[in-house]
Amino acid sequence: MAPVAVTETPTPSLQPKIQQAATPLQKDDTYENYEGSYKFAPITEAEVSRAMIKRYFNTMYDRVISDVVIIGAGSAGLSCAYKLGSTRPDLKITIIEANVAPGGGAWLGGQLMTPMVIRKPADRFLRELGVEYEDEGHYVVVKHAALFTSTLLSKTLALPNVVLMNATAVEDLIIHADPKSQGQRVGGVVTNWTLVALNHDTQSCMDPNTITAPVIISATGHDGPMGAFSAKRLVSAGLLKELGNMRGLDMNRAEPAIVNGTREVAPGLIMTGMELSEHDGSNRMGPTFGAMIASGVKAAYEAIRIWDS
Ligand code: AHZ
Repeated sequence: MAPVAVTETPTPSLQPKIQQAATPLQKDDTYENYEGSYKFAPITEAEVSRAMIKRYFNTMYDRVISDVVIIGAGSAGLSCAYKLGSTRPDLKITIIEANVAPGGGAWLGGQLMTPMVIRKPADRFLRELGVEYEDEGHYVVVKHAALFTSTLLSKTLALPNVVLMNATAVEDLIIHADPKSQGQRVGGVVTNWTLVALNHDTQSCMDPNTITAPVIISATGHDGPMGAFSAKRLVSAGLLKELGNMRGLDMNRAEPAIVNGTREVAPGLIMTGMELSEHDGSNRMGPTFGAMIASGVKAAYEAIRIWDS
């Protein structure tokens, strides 16, 4: 499909401005500088507030029209964002994450232990990121899941075309009539700050906001307080007959099923990661993360395919 033309020009202040420190840190950074007379450059409280507000709301204003929205910044959503953002610097990619801390379940391995297991051949993504691992033959182990997630997060956020809005929940999907297919097409997301989204039962009429994009990628994980969001919404909106519901743990069946099942599940909506297990009724894999990486990467290629068609 031909993507909707994005006519808005980016707000000039969104262009990244990286200024060198007036004095190179190396030259000045000696122990004496920290000995009782440490001095900061002056600042006013108003400057701090305006520094944040201007950038946050300029970004929000700009990203109301995005090229791709990724819902969920877990291992699948972030792998997708990195691959898509680095392959296609021309696309405006907006990640919406409900939690304050992005990363989903990828800060730990299994049972709150820190090493992260990744089955081959997904280890090639670690080399692309520059994350070290121990090679165990059929699989590799990263010493701490947080090393993987923090590296992926920092490399993704460093891409100038990628924006992350965390503490922001997708509350609904924008679903338009699609004259081309005579059916319906997902064309954006409905957002609210998560603390607002969690309080609809206690306060009245806290209406949301919207972000439109020709391609939405849902990576909200398996069912939970927020998880499987789009899969569940597709059912209630009549775009999916019923949820498949995640099946029991079987690593060898689960990982290929998630990667091979990564696809455009409804017009305009690609699904990746463990959310697919709820959509399709596939097994869970427990604490092996190769499928999350490979599914995210495949979702990026799917997005490019749709965008270019
Ligand atoms: O906060 C959620 C998490 O960070 C976010 N999210 C969910 N609903 C959202 C919404 N709006 C915005 N409505 C939302 N954000 O999505 C992220 C999902 O990350 P995850 O780590 O839960 O999912 P994943 O598919 O990236 O990784 C799954 C990892 C698992 S679970 C599992 C098992 O249970 O067997 N095995 C693996 C490897």
